[in-house]
Amino acid sequence: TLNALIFDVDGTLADTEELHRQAFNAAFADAGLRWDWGRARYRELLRVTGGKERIAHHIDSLGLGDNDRRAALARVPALHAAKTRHYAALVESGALRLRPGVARLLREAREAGLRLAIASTTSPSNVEALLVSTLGPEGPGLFDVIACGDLVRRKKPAPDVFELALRTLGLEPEEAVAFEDSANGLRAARAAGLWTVVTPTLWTVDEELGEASLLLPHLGDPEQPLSGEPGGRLP
Ligand code: XBP
Ligand code: MG
Repeated sequence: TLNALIFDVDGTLADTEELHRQAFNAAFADAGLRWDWGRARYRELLRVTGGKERIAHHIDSLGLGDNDRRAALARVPALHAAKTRHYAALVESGALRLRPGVARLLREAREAGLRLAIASTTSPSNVEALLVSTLGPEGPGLFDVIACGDLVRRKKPAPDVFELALRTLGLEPEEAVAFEDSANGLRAARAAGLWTVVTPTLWTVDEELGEASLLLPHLGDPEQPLSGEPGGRLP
């Protein structure tokens, strides 16, 4: 029987990727780098999960010589720390809302006695900032388990973070449903054996999502438009 709902954060609870993109670019500018990820480039880069991994992938794509490449890769941890500070500031400024239907689903699931969990690639501090900013100070406490990227060896599309959430809940995959927005997240949830509801955003709607157990434009009332970055445009 159904016991718990496990939610991805980025793209699923809220459409965060535009703020992540701005935070990466701000960190690059602070460091005096002339890297500037436009929306089209960022959509490609989203195929690489994890911010540190995404920056490293970008460096690998620059065609640098060995020494320059190694020197650039050595800067990834500091660049990513700066990105995380920018992202927290952007989230705390209140720029994000939960996607349609999310708040109601969380509330009604709790009322029905279901447990709630998070399975995210991003850091615990980012998840916490988002939950507090969108749900208020009680937000993080609604979730019994917050499983995050750096707690596991392999990030999505590997199943590790969903397996960690299930293990911590003490549940079998048949007892939970996963909510995701992307192909990487869907692959991770399926590999963990979970039934998966996928609600893409404009960042992920062109991805390979056909294996979803249920594919919906969003979790809200049917007349709501598809969620996208602020302004609703993509290149
Ligand atoms: C979301 C991501 C994250 C964020 C960046 O993946 O890919 O990497 O874009 O977060 P998912 P960090 O929604 O599948 O969990 O920079 O904190 O890694
Ligand atoms: Mg996601």
